[in-house]
Amino acid sequence: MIALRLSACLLALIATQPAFAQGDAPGSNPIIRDVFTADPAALVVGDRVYLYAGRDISNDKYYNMPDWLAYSSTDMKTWTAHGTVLKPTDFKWARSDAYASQVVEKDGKFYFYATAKHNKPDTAMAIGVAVSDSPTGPFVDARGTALITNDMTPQARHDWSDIDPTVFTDDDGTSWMMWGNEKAFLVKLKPNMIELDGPIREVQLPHYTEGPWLHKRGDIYYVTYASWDKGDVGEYISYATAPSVEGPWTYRGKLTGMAENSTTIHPAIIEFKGQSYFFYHDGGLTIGDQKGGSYRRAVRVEYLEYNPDGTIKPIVQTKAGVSVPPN
Ligand code: FUB
Repeated sequence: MIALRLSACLLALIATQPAFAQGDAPGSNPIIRDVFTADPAALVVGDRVYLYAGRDISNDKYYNMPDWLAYSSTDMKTWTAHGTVLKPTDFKWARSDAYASQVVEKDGKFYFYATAKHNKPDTAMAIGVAVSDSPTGPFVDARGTALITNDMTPQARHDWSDIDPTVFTDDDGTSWMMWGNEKAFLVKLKPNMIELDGPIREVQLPHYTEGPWLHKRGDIYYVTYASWDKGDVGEYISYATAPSVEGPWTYRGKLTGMAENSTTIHPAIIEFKGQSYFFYHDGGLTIGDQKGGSYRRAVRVEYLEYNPDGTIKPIVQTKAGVSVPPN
């Protein structure tokens, strides 16, 4: 009897082992571990997912982001590094600060929408677009000037109000860009993807801070974004849905809690091979003697699941990530 009980205990212990081992299995979090990465954006091209992220090289007191890195995967578990695919100084108008970006495909070309600090005399953050025939570049400045500059959004007063572009192409082929810090803005893009096609509108999104990500599933449009309420010590992700990219948006609540050890969190959502995924970053990675934090972040990924009514199930930030099957 005692022997039986012992072996039952042993079996129970063994059964818990994979939970620890999975911490380092392919697909576990964080997914990039040799450099600090932030502000993930993902793009599905055929049977491959491309992941873009800004590189954090800070001394952990302020942002220091020299370039954007690209990675790709066919199984969401093992990632191939493609190195630096763009840096702020590749834009004629920019000088530094590789903040959040998104790459989208249209008519066989890849458009890299990126935030960077504008050259003097305008030293505010601005948004530009670079173009390539390949998702891994080389990307070249598509305009020679920024697409969005600080003076174009007088409703927002600080000089980092024009950051974090997300670009979404609707079923009718019309492309839209949303962006902004503290206030969210929306504008239609011309079919050439490098010029604005109409006025910039402000979008009212409850609890909005920054980092919007637009996507559509069925008839429902989603905007997922970083939120920060008075008294919070960091951002969480929330989302809203609408019957059109132009709204009206209905707030659907929190999707995540705060990221570990980071005041920011930043979303990207894709569907790949029949499964939806949610990318984000936290500050939980340590590399050598460099501890992670708000300015030394690490990209992570979780499964994303919808309810039958199209709302999204709350996302739990896990160590196992996608190394284990979805529930
Ligand atoms: O990485 C710099 C900024 O921090 C991004 O643009 C924001 O979304 C936040 O993650």
